[in-house]
This record gives sequence, structure tokens and C-alpha cells, in this order.
Amino acid sequence: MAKFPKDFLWGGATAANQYEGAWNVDGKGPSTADMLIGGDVNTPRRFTKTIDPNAYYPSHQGSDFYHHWEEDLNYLHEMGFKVYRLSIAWSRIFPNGDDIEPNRKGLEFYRQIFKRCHELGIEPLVTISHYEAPYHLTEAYGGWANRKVIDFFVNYAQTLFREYRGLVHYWLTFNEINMLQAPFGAYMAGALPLEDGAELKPDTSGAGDRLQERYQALHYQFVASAKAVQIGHAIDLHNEIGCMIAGGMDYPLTARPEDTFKTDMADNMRNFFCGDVQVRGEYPPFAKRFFEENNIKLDFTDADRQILAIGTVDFYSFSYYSSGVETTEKNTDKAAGNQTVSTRNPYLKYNDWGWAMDPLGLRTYLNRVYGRYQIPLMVVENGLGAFDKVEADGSINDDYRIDYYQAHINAMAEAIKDGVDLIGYTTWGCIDLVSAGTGQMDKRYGFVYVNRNDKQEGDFSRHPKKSFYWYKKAIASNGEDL
Ligand code: BGP
Repeated sequence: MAKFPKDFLWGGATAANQYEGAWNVDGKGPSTADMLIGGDVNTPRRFTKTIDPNAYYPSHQGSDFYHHWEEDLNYLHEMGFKVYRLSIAWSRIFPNGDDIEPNRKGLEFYRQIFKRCHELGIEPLVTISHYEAPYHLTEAYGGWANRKVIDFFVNYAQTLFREYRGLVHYWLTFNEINMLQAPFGAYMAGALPLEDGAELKPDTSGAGDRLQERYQALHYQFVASAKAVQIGHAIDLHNEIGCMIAGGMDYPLTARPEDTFKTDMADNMRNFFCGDVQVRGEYPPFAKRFFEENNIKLDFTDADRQILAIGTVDFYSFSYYSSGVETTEKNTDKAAGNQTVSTRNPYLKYNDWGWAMDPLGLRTYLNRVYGRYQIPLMVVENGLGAFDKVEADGSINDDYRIDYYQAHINAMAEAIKDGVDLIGYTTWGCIDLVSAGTGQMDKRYGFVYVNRNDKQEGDFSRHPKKSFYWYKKAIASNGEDL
């Protein structure tokens, strides 16, 4: 029996602020991402209120996709991509966020990309908001913690659905919406204003400060997402619109019931808090106690309740990189993860940034989520951040990346056998791009190398790695030949 359905959507993913560059070209306004100074593996990223011409802002150049898009799409086509996940920079379409008219040049930039994708037999999958918003919305309105921002987003989403009707069928409203539960993601997504010079650090628990504001901002994003789903379906019945959750997969450190309880509650808060609202159309039962105990009082109207119930998503998509460990014990060895910190798992290997590599966790996660929602699932981010070495002959032999993908694709195949309805897989950063967490260019995920480094050296030229040819073979054989 074949491991994957014959119409399985193989592909890769990027995000505008990490990849496009051209941050102020052709009418684009500054976004929340454009105000973040680059960090490195040891230094957190920092926010500044005014652009300092001497500082390095990773999003200002990205991988210069803006000027390399034709070449890049050809590479994706050569690998046999069926789907390409990309995001639209909101401030390329509405430079300030509250503008009346959209920026035509911004709309045309994406239109030519979608047209070319179709010529190449690639289905675009568009993230409407991937960790950025027009900076003006944060400055003038306080970002997503202000209800007014819902209307600006809905107008933006509606513009996209109308403009790209027939060109785009797959959409995601907000990238990793559950990261609004943590301060790092909340700022990047434009949820909160920050003090000048503030550092963006990962948070361990989804707790931390400014809970009231963050959960209010999250609620408004839920409402905005549900409205967008409703409008997207009204404009084109063929639109398939998904949620996007940062997949949190955790194990209890010991068999002590307290550890299991803590793990289950973490799972609830990370995955099902947002999943339930977006898939089932209402907040989960455990939300009430969480709000009460943390003294969170939401502005939540009857109209909100109705739209949440109507605007449920067609599929559940998520990112999956690693897993974590939960325990009530205090003094454990810590390990990093995607914007998280938890306890080190002695049974797993770690990448150079200390993220656990856990392919079986992906199978567990797929089963867990499918068991709860029973709607189609898509893995829209998965990959290995690594330092790649260019050999004297120009080759890049990234066998470690091939091993990582092999194991995760096998885990997906097993989950499909388990009965999970998995419809697609877009690997993260299919062409090298800037890291969201650290702002580094040298944390690479791609099948294609971009000649640019953390010292801002290099001409942005593109070079296929060994994994490029491997993924091409994997897609051509529909996942049989790994
Ligand atoms: C996810 C984001 C992506 C991406 C990825 C990898 O949270 O949706 O934008 O960057 O993580 O993380 P990093 O770039 O920090 O390695």
C-alpha cells in the first residue's frame, strides 16, 4: 500500500518578513518585524522605536526574495513542489494598516508570483499574517489589544480574497496564533506596544506578564480570523481556510501523577485553547478557570460568540520542530525549543540551538490532534536549523538535514496508517531565510543555500544543497523513496 495519498501536497514554506527583504520598496510601510534588531545565538532580538541606519534589521534584506522570486520559484518547481506556503506582508498591501486604498504595487507583486506558481503547477498556500503587522497599528492603536484592529485586518483579508480569487485556494489566517499566549510571539504579531529597547525573550509557560492584554489581543484575533473565514467562503466557495498552531508536544518527566497532570494541562493550553476556538467555534471548558484564576476579564460580546461559532476553519495546520518535557520538579536541566524553554529529555538528540529532535513525537501529535478534531491536518512547518558548510568545490552536504526529514516523513506515513487524514507537508524555510527566533541568517533550514551570512556578507546567490536532490526524489516517488 502507498504510504501517502496520491494527491498529497508536498512542498515548503517561507514568511515575508524573514525572506522578502525590500522592506521599504514600492510603497511598503514598516511592519512590526522591521523594528526588530537582529540578535544572534546568545543575544535576544531587540525592539527599537526608530530605525537606526547603522543597526542590522534582518527583515530589511531577508533573502532578497523580492528580487529573486522567479529564480526561487524555478527551484521549487525543479524539486517538484505541489504547494508553496508563503505569507503576504500586510504593510505591502496597506502600508499603515488603516489606509483606505490598497497599494497596487504590493498587490501586483504577489499576483505575478501566484500566476507563475500556477504555470509551474504549484498551488500557493497563503498565510495572511505571519508574525508581522503594519507598525502604525501598534503605534497609533496599541496593536491587537484594540478591537479596532479587527476591522483593519478583515478589510485586508477581504482585499486579498477578492484580488486573488481563482489564483489562491488555500489560506491560513494567523501564523502560530497560540504564540500570542507568549510575549515574544505577541510582539512579533503586532499584539502589544513595547518599550524602546525591549528584549524579546522566549517564555516558558505561556504565562508571564501582561496576560490581560495578550489574551484580549488573542480574542480579537480569533474574532478577526472567524470573520475572515466567513468572508473567504462567501467570496469563493472553493477557498479552504485553516488555522495555524505552533504544535506543542510534551512528555511528563516521571510517572508521578502530578507530572502527567501538568503535561496534560500544558497540552490543553498550548494546542487546544486556540484549536478549540478555531475548529469547534468556542472556548474550551478549561479556559473559564484559567481566566478566573489569572483575573483576566475579556471584552467578549454576543456578536463575537456568534461569529466564532460560524467562522470555523476547514483544516488544522501546525508547525512541528521538537518536543518538550513537563515536571513539577524545580531543578532540572533545561532545554530550548521553538520560543519555549522546558526540561531536557535524556532520550532525545538535540540540534545546534538545543531543540530536541523527536520524529515519533510528530506521529503522537498527529494522532492526538486528529483524535480530537477529525478534520484534515497539514504540517506547514517542520525542519532542521543548522550551520551548513560550503565545501571547496561549492557543494553543501547536509546529510543531517536529510536524516531529519527522512525520520519525520516516515513518522507522518505511520500516522496516516494510524488513520490520520494528513493532506500536506510544507517544510520550513525551503530556501534559506532569516531565523524568527534569533534573527540569524546562519541558522539555515533550506534545500537551497542563500549566499548571505550573519556578518551581512554575500551576494544572495542561490545554490542547491544535497538535500535539494534528495527531496526532489522523495516527492517524485510520493514519499516511497526516502
Ligand atoms: C516558527 C515560525 C517561523 C520560523 C520557525 C523556526 O515559530 O512560524 O517563522 O522561523 O518557527 O524558528 P526559528 O526561525 O527561530 O529557527
